Amino acid sequence: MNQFSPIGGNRDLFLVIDVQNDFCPGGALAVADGDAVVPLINALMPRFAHTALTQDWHPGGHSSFASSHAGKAPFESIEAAYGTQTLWPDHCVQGSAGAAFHDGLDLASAELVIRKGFRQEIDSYSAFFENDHATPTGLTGYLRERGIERLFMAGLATDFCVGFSALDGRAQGFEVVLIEDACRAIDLEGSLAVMRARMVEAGVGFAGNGDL
Ligand code: VGL
Ligand code: ZN
Repeated sequence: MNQFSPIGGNRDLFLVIDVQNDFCPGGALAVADGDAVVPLINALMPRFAHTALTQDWHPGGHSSFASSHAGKAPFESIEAAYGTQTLWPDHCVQGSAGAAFHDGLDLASAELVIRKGFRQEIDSYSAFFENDHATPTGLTGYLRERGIERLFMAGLATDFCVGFSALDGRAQGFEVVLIEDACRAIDLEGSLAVMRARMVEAGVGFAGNGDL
């Protein structure tokens, strides 16, 4: 049963999050089965009038990298000025092969690529706000100016960049539908269950690729 009104009108936008080599098998921060989302996303794109992509895009030596903090290992955390920050392996360094979109992803119809995480001292999971939850990426203004009201989201990783984008999308007043089978998670110490509960609480809708 489809609970969503027909997709692909002018008020809908498909937001594809961080489908980059470093989040796919063989990458620096590989998400299990991450590349499995590529054919699903490619098949969905033609059904939308509007698609945008995000790209995690860090300078070398970024503050979210464990290698930038003496004695710290990936997946440990630090207290940053803006709160607790998980530390990651070096990944998605600007201009590197790991930061490139997965080769199989069909980029042709994408109308916007929003890069994030490019400030040295602050990480950015969400497509809308950096991890201080205050510094905007500009996406809200872009979407509002174009009359977009509903966002369908897919990509990597469900419990970090996709999840925070979905929460912020709701907080910014958009209807948000997560296409769950076109996402994969990192699942760090139960982070997927925590994020899913937060999304439910925030009123994010959940769809399977086949429901749309
Ligand atoms: C992401 C951790 C660090 C993501 C990006 O795309 O979910 N996760 N940078
Ligand atoms: Zn990152």
